Amino acid sequence: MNLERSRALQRAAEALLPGGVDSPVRSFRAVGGEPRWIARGEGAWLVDADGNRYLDYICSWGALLFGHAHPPVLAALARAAQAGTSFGASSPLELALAESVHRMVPAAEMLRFVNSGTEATMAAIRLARGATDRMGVIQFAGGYHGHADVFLAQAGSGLATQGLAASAGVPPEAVTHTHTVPYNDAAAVERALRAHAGAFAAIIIEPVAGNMGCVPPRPGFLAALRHLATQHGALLIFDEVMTGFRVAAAGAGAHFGVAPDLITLGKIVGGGLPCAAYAGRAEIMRQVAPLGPVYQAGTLSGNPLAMAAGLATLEAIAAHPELHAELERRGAWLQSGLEAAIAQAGVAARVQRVGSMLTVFFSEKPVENFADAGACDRAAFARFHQALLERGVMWPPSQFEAAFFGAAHGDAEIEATLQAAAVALRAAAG
Ligand code: KE4
Repeated sequence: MNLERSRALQRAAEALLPGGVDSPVRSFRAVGGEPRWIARGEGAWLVDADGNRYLDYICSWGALLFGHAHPPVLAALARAAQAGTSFGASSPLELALAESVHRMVPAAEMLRFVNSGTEATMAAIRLARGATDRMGVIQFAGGYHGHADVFLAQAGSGLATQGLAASAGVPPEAVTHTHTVPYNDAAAVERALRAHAGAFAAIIIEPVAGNMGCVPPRPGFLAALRHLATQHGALLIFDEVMTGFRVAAAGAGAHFGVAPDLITLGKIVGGGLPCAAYAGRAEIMRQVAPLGPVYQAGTLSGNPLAMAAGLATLEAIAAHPELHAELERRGAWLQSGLEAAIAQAGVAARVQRVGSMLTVFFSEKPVENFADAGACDRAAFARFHQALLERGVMWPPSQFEAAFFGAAHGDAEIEATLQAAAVALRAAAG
């Protein structure tokens, strides 16, 4: 596979961008591979700077539900761009997308657009703290809510201790109130709530974890969090930046029948443009400036290009009511094909999936939390990733990431993926 252009671009970029990337995971350091520089996307396919084609299972980290360069999205962008790119004032497309989100997502009684998932979750925590006049936050090990200081905490040595900074540059006081507990462990949440009664503003969770690999909630786990949050006066925040519009048109909360107090959305809501939102019960959202005392602002929030791309995407979902059922069928086919190839290769691996997000974990046992994910055979995953790449399949370059597919992954694409995976799983077996 000729990688000359990618190599040259990577080398030149390393002189200007830390690691040659604008986001760490793109460096391929987790798998020891050579990052590909992408020239364009076409439906389910990526084409790199050397002309090599890959079936894409990153899908802009879940942002693309209809594939790359989806014609209705491009047409909407072209129309919007003709009128200008940003006005620094409200424009009709913001209201149109807000109405779409409000219609599709039950938890979104009111909402505010921002430009990234990090902004959305950071604002949601500030809002929860302002609305409850409490500072404590419970998050889950292996969850990722963006890079705001408050989340860059790791569990202290024992439950009742305070969070410890998980990144250089995060002041200890920024994570003092952040408590990190194991995913799928409602008892640990209850112990933290009791150990610091009245201290917690929020419990924030990915209702389907995607940032340690795909880890579904155990039956009853989300409902238990709902009960505990209500009982202890904390707000339940579903971080649906990844799962929103993917796990179901109405989001994972609706899919599992659990209603959060606040929800964050991103990725799909912007159709591949920088756009995210925080939303929730109206009486909480009315605490946000200029109505209330919780400040948050953004130059490009609600910009017409992101609104146009998001609106075209949500309109496409609304126009295909059978979409998620079809994605479930394709996901089941992909999963059973991968499981057959795992058995054939005799490799210790398993597939965990919710709808069109999935992970091949190199683990004998089910992965139910971050400790389980951390015990996976990452060297085997790296061999799997490299072998797929060589066969034209771009899988997320980390064992701790979810893979995504969408409406552009048809029968031919799934077939081709399974053929490449059969070889890659044998390579993973070593
Ligand atoms: P951004 O700030 O990257 O737009 O969103 C942060 C975020 C918040 N919440 C959840 C559940 C997320 O998955 C993310 C971002 N997801 C990662 C993929 N694991 C982004 C990829 C990257 O960091 O390059």
